[in-house]
Amino acid sequence: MSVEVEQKFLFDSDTLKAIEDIGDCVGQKRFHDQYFDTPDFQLTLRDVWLRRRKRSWELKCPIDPVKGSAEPGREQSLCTRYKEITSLPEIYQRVKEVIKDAREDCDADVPPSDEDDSWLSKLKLCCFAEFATTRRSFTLKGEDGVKIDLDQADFGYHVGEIEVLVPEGGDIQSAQEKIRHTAQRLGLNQERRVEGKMTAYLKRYRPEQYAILLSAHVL
Ligand code: V4E
Repeated sequence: MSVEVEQKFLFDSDTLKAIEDIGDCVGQKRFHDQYFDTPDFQLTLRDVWLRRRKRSWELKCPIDPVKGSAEPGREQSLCTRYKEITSLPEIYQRVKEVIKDAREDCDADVPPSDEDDSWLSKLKLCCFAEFATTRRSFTLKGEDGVKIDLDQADFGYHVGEIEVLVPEGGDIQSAQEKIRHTAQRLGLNQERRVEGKMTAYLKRYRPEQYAILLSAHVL
């Protein structure tokens, strides 16, 4: 397990030039994501995001207190921090802990395998978002461990991310410092948090879920 610390940003040709000046492009790839939740949003209302990308599963969970309990109007940090879990048995365990009533039904279960999707229907998990992304990635000269991704989603939204992966027990504060420093080097506007692909997707294609998550202060 590791913690992903990241800050999103909007980019234009000037930003791209600034990134090319201080970084090296390390590749371009395209991937297809599917996100899953129960019909009553039991995962996303707790800011827990279950994703399948290229047959691999990932669960992103908040490291901070539950988002839904945050007071309205509380100032949001520019950086997000999420635990990333990629082992399917561990994901299954976590998801069962989050979903009410799942434990009695599934406690004695063997963990699912990559080839078997039956756990999804057992936990009433359905795909609520599906999109493809083309991503260009950059590393930075003189800034170890910092990655920049420029994402173009197929539904017409593009967004950049400055990202540092912190191993379990590592220094999250210094990751945030590196991100802030990189954002300054790129001359980014750091006044407010920028929407990610999912927020843009929900707003456009899942307005009911978007409104519920917004009023629960998850988004
Ligand atoms: C954590 C999260 C979501 C899951 C998608 O996470 P994200 O890092 O935006 O996607 P992506 O494709 O860049 O994943 P990677 O390739 O880095 O693994 S969807 C919403 N959230 C919460 C969230 C939020 N509330 N606000 C912002 C600015 N970001 C994420």
